[in-house]
Amino acid sequence: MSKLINLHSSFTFMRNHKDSYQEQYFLSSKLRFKSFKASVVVKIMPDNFDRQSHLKAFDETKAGVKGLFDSGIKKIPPIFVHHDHQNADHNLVKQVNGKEKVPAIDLMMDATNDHINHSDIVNQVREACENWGFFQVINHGIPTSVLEDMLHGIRLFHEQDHVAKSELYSRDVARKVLYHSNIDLYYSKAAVWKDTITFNMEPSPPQPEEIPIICRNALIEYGKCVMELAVDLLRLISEALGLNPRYLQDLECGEGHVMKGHYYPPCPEPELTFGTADHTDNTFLTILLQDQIGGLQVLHNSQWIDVPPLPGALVINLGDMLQIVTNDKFKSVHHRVLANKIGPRISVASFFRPRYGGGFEPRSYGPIKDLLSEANPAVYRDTTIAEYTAQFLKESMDGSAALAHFKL
Ligand SMILES: O=C(O)CCC(=O)C(=O)O
Repeated sequence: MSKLINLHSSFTFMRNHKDSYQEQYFLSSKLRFKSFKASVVVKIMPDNFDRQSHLKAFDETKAGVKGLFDSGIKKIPPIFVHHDHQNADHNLVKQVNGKEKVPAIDLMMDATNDHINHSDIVNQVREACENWGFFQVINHGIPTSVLEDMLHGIRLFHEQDHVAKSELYSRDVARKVLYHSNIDLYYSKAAVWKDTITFNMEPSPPQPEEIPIICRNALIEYGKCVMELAVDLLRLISEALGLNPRYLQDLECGEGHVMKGHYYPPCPEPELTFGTADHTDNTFLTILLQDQIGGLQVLHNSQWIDVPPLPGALVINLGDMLQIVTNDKFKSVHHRVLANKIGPRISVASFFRPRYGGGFEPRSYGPIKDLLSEANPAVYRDTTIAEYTAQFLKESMDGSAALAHFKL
């Protein structure tokens, strides 16, 4: 704790600092203006609140939100306050026990990794993808011990000594392994109560020695299993679209894999901030492993609905690129995570996308021709994951806004 107090006292409230993160993410002047606007509409902050300096000071601790929590703060710093939070969407009705439940699909994987009742499962996947864009899967073939070890490994990473973690502190997404708090710290409207370690797994995974030893074995094992599950899900989704099972695999939709290990410390004022802000995923498919704390919500028919933790289950959600190739048949859906007085909450999100960066020639994606007809003409133009991601970041990770940009 004394180390953290020293870190806090060494905050340097520099003015006119160079905002290298915005350069890194190729953000437009429009975004910079957005964050400027966000800082000037803040009413509970003093008129002279210098948001950029506070962000920088927080960032320079390299201790993340966990560092703030460990320092014993009773109020969250202003940079974390979401001014639209209190009276707006936090209080939207959520139905946990009502009729509206995120579907849970039993994949009924048998010992030979085949699905029992295959056609029934395909039908359930179709329904979930059309109506929810979100579902949970059980009996998916990944042993519970592998899931538990993965969550435990991520927890150990975030709870280890500050010095060991801070060596990896970076927002350089070209690195194989990087740790930070708030990837979009310098351009989001408000920061969120979460730290993250990111692993760029496929197509060129880190060497084992590049993975922190504290979670190395767990990560390698889970990474292998989750990649196999992604292939299986892409097959089921292809079939749910009426295509041959290899269709999405052959489109190379899932050859890139980025894994993010999130750590949500307990939050002293959860009603003022979020764990993860409302967003969609800009990729094809996400497989999420969450612990039993809860807080993940999905926006369904204009209501935020809980995605309750189910023992042994994985949460699946579709990304914006899948919405593009299915010509809006399957939906990428807004989701978020509430901050919580209880914690920490751990989750591991595996994002599947085409190969991206690292010298790979980006492939173009548009609505799949076999799904189009006179009655169902293409509504999107072709794009690449690189072009789509640039637009997505400009729109503050709001897929609805980013997708609109690619509409014909
Ligand atoms: O932690 C979670 O449950 C969700 C994380 C998430 O939405 C993300 O990483 O994009």
